[in-house]
Amino acid sequence: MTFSSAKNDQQQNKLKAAHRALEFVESGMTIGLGSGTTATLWIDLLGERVREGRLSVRGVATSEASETLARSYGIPLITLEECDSLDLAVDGADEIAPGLSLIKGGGGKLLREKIVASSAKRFVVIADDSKIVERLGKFPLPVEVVPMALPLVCRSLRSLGFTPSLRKNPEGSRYITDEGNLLLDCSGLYIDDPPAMARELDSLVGVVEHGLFLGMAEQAIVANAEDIRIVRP
Ligand code: ABF
Repeated sequence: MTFSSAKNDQQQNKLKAAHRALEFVESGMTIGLGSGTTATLWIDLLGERVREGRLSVRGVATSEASETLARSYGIPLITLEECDSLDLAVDGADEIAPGLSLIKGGGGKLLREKIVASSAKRFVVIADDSKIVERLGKFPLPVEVVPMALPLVCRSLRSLGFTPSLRKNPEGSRYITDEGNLLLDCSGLYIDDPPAMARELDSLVGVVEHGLFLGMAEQAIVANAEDIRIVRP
């Protein structure tokens, strides 16, 4: 199989998973719109139905790209201050481990993604099956850090066993998150006990948020060429 046909298959699998998530949507819902390539396919599918008048929903976006895409279909966008809670949030993931422990934030939007997922009555993950792992950590864990605390947090992450690497833009400048913070991509450590690691990271002064999403997703819709599988905690 060539690289481009493998990419194509992966895209098809993402699309299958995104399509299945439509069954959770009803008119009148307020929906959290994730970020990334899989979430983009999901917004496309949702948006087409809104544009054709088959669905009427409102959205809360997790990134500028998702916001622009949703607007292009005419999905009305609101803020979390304008609604009590979301009926549903749908988003991709970077790794999915047993118990539905997730690493997210490879796209750099983890803080807003976590806020939106936490605000939803149901949080559903959509992914192709390359995201399934036995344990988290091959994908570097993104950690969002207040700029002033960068040296302090780097030291703490190293003492936990990680190798933190400051995320950069393609031209070499520092990647700045939507909230004006820095991102450390933390590699070199498999996370055998995600809740314990989350507690460690939560306790670090200067860490704004991290990409461990635990106990949040109700299910993951995971597709490969043969079938679609529902993974539950
Ligand atoms: C978002 O998109 C992120 O949390 C995650 O980093 C990424 C997954 O990307 P993709 O769908 O492009 O594989 O959900």
